[in-house]
Amino acid sequence: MLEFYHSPGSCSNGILLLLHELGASFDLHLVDVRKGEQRAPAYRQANPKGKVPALGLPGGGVLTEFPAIAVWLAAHHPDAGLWPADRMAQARLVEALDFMIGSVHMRGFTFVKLPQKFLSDPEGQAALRAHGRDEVSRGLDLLSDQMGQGDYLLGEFSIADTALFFLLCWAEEEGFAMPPNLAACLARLRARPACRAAAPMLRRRVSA
Ligand SMILES: N[C@@H](CCC(=O)N[C@@H](CS)C(=O)NCC(=O)O)C(=O)O
Repeated sequence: MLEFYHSPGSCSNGILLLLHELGASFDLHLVDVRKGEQRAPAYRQANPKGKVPALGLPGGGVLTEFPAIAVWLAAHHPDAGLWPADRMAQARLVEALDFMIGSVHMRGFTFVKLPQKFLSDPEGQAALRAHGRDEVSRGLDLLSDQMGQGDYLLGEFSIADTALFFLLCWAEEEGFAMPPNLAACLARLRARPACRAAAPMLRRRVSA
């Protein structure tokens, strides 16, 4: 069985969507990153990096990093048709995933959402947040250009859209101006049966 480590509302939402798209069976382990549960020794035993998403594999070992997890899952569920045979198409998927995770998430949203992780003074935090917002806006424009008039980022639905999904949800939450084609894509993604099935575990529960 796959062991999926997930924090609702975080980037692991994209992997949750993918697991549902693939019809994969998995055990769900909730790790609330806002409460710091990713730093608990029990979780560090499963994933020493202390981050989500992480995927415990049936043969043992844990797979980390969103692009690697997405590629592995797609390649191991060939019936779902989400891992192309064509090498150029494979490279385009990795390229899109790396841009969305490495640039838009890690060098954009991370600074927008968590500037206090890097700087203690409020002015520095405001400047870092503003820098993050510029990076996200630039990223959204590039993604919008890449999508053009297609329904999904690379035309047909692909694993790239699972990363796009959580980024667009964050963009909406953080009040970014959303290019119309990306807004339409987000609505399209939310209407997919897999997204509806995943919905209860996409949102962070507010505890009393
Ligand atoms: N490069 C990692 C990024 C993962 C990441 O930063 N996850 C965040 C949630 S969106 C996290 O676990 N944050 C907790 C922490 O950094 O302590 C990936 O591709 O999976």
